[in-house]
Amino acid sequence: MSDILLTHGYFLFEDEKEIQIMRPYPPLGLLYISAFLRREGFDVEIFDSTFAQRHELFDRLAKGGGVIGLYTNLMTRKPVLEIVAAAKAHNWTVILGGPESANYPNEYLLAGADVIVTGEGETTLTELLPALAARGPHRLHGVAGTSFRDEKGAVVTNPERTKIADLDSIPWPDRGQIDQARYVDVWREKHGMGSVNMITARGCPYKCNWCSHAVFGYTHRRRSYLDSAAELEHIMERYRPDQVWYADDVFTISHPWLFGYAKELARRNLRVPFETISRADRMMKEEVLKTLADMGCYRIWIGSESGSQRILDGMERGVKVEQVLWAVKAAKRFGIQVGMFLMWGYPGEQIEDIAATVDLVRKCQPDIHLTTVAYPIKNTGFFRKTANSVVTEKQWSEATDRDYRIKGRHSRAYYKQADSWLNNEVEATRLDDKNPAEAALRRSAAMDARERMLTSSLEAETEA
Ligand code: B12
Ligand code: SF4
Repeated sequence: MSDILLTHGYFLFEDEKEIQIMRPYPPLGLLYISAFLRREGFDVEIFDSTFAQRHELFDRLAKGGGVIGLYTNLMTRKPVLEIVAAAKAHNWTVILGGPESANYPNEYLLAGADVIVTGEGETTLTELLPALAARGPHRLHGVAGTSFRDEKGAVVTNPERTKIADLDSIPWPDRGQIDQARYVDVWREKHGMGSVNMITARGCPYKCNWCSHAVFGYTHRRRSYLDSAAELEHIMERYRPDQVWYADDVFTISHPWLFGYAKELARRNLRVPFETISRADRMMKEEVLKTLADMGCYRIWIGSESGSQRILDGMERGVKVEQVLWAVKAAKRFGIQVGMFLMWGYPGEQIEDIAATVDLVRKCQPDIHLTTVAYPIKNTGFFRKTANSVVTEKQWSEATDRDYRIKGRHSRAYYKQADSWLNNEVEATRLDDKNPAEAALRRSAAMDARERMLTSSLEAETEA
């Protein structure tokens, strides 16, 4: 039997939407942990649930107890709780890690988990696994980065664990332990390009107040560009994807690092198409965009959120609307496609702020734009700000943080109209020269949506 079985609660084939989107990536956290533990001499098994059926995992659990470690994020609460229950029924010791269980340690302990690991899992597990074997799950006092219940049932929260200072000192994700090739194939079949994810840094020092910092806090640690380039070369040789996705929080956060990385890739003759995400204010140099384009960046996602400076300031985003406009236009000049993430319904947003967002996206003309209705993730500034007005109709175990409603805010139907206004206005501007008749129809649909919003706001349509 292995020292630990690592798994997660994301089953792609259970979700119609995910099947449509079909852009799966393995959870890198588990792969990092596996590589680290194996280097330290532990025997690790991974059950990668992405392409699996739930009963396959349950069959595996039924074979007998040991230690199971699960990655959690806010979307997987329900399946994770079911896995915890199944594992406990077969005498497994259950450890949870990742952002979601860090935000709700007491709830998960109450639901049957034995230990919650907060922060990075690598060094904590190296100490926790022997401690569990020697002392059992109720006497883990002193194992930094964990919470557990003592023999009387009281929750004990140990001190935080120091973050790994040198990311080059840890081994690359253990992609060989899962069917990485299947991810690449699925991408290639659906999108014509096989893709692999990797990260070059951990953590983000910015303070956008709706963003969860449950794992890495506000630290920012970078791998060296030499180590990152070596991993990319290895990925290309071993898995032969057509592109990579840098899943960093802000890929262009350090310009000297970016220039060094680009040079190193060029030296290795590696030009790999990629997509990634950044912030407009960290893209404000032609040299940065040229470097990205030269390296193979074909699409950059910008979290632009709102076209209203008042709302951006309320979010503590630290970005100016003009910077977003400049960055989008500049990226496009260098032949990089742009995706914009936008958020509706941040507290205080009025119809004028929505109009400002529509206007910004209309001017930017990104290749893609995606909207979300803002939801407060536990332990964020946004959550604290709305603490008195957050409600949920579902039981905690049935819900996710996405189900939180904010009292006094407009309904989902209202934000659907905002989408219609936005999409029609952006499309009308795109069509103005090419097809004026269609542009006029689109503009009229945009105005209709706006009118409907004005009427519904007069009726003070609110969420429960
Ligand atoms: C890439 C990414 C995605 C990708 C793909 C995920 C993937 N398979 O790679 C996509 C775009 C699909 C995505 C989607 C979403 N994401 Co996302 N995503 C990320 C991102 C930017 C990087 C993930 C990553 O690779 N991290 C690097 C690894 C090394 O870190 P890690 O996973 O946290 O693992 C470490 C620890 O958590 C711990 N650990 C992890 N697992 C375990 C297990 C055990 C047993 C132990 C002991 C420890 C442990 O040790 C690991 C190594 O140190 C993170 C932010 C971030 N920087 O982590 C957000 C993040 C995880 N996503 C987030 C959110 C909100 C979402 C969405 C809900 C967004 C949405 N509105 O749709 C969806 C949910 C998707 C789903 N169905 O699950 C939030 C989660 C917040 C929360 N409380 O759960 C994060 C933290 C972003 C944020 N800052 O708010 N995401
Ligand atoms: S939204 Fe992006 S830039 Fe802002 S704190 Fe989160 S990761 Fe950092």
